[in-house]
Amino acid sequence: MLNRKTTTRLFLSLVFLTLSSVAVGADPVVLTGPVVNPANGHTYYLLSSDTWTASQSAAVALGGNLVTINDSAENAWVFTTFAGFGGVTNRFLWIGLNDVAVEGTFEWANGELLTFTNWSFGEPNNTGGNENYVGMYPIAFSGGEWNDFNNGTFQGFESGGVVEIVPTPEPVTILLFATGLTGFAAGTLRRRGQVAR
Ligand SMILES: [Ca+2]
Ligand SMILES: [Ca+2]
Ligand SMILES: [Ca+2]
Repeated sequence: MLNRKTTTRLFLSLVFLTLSSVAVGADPVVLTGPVVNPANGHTYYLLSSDTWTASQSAAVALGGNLVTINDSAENAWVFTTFAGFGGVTNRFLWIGLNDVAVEGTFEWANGELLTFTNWSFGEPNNTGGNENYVGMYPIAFSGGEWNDFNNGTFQGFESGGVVEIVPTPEPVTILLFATGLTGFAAGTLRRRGQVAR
């Protein structure tokens, strides 16, 4: 049986382990969201500063990915909605674009095709041979243009991931759609006189 001293020591060890794991393995947290973009109905979150890979893991845990920027309107909306959140002007925004799989071939984390880019002048340049993760420049640097960075954070700056959740059709929607199609087909056949009433 454990005496009181041993029990206290065990308890303190547990507390220490818990605190140290929080300090070492802290995940990014949601700073704001869910926010719905009225232009596409998609849901977004802004995460606290972290690396691209930690931000992407948090995005997946929220049911999405780091944002796919499909056009200039979405780029502008993401920048104006999240770059200055909390009154800061020094926040880089991680987006889903990366060339981790094949150097120089940029892909979106959610698998959508690359149809729009907003590279800053001279980017992407793969500085140091290890820049595989794309972020938007903060308000302090005019803002919204893209640069490839390494998988770090930025000293003296924030590096917040933007999460996008693209809604998938609900099963009930598919069922209604299928029912509608069946009804439409039956109506067509009836009009053609191919089905006895
Ligand atoms: Ca998008
Ligand atoms: Ca690269
Ligand atoms: Ca670069």
